[in-house]
Amino acid sequence: MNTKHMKRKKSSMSEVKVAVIGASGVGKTALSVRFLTRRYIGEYDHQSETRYKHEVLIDNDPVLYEILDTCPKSIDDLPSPEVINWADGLLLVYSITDRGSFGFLKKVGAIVADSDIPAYVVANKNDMVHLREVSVEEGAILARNLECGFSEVAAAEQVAPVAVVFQELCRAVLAARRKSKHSLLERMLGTRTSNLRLYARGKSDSCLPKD
Ligand SMILES: Nc1nc2c(ncn2[C@@H]2O[C@H](COP(=O)(O)OP(=O)(O)O)[C@@H](O)[C@H]2O)c(=O)[nH]1
Ligand SMILES: [Mg+2]
Repeated sequence: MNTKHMKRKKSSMSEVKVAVIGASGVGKTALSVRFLTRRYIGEYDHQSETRYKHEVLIDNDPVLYEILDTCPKSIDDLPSPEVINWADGLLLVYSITDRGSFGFLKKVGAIVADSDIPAYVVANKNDMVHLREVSVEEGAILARNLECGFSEVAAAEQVAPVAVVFQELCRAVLAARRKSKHSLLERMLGTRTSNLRLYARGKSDSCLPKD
C-alpha cells in the first residue's frame, strides 16, 4: 500500500492579517516598526502604504502576521471596505496629543462597530502627557463601545507594551476564529439534534396508548 497518501496533513501555521488604522502622524508606522524590529527610528516615510510579514510565537504557537500599515491622505480618508474586508483584525491607533486623531477613530469605530472583526484600540505617544488632548477615560470608553482591548503606549520609548498590543489583537483574532468554527459546528449539530428530538417524540408518541 502506498503510505504517501496516508500521511496526515501538517496543520498549517496560523496567519493573521492586521490592518493598522489611524489618522496621519499618530505613529502607525512607528508602532509597526517597533513590533517588527524592536527599534524606533523617529522619522518614517509618510507617503506610502506598506505591507510587512512577520513570524512570531504567540502562546508557543507560530503565527505569521501580515501587517498593513495604512496611510490615509487626509483626516476624512477613512479606511476602504477593501481594507476592512482584507483584515482579520484592526489595530486602531490615535495619538493622545491629537484630538483630531481621536475623532478619526470614532468615525472608523462607527464603520466597524457592526462588523464582528476583532479590534484593539491603541493610544500612542503617552510619553507626551504634557501635550495630552485625549483622556485615558475617553479612550477606554471608545474601546468598551467597540468591545475591544485598549492600551496607552509610547512607540518612542517602549518595546514590550507595543508587542503586547499586537499579541492581544492576535489572540482576539484566533479566539474569534475558534468561536466561529464552534458555532458552525453547533449550527450543524443543532439541526441534527432537533431532527433527533422530533424523531424521538414521534417514536414515543406511537408508544402511547391511543384514546
Ligand atoms: N513623542 C512621540 N513621538 C512619536 C511616537 N510615535 C511616533 N512618534 C512620532 O510621530 C511622527 C509620526 O509617526 P509615524 O509613525 O510616521 O505616524 P503615521 O503617519 O501614523 O505612520 C514621527 O515623527 C514619529 O517620530 C511616540 O510614541 N512618542
Ligand atoms: Mg506611516
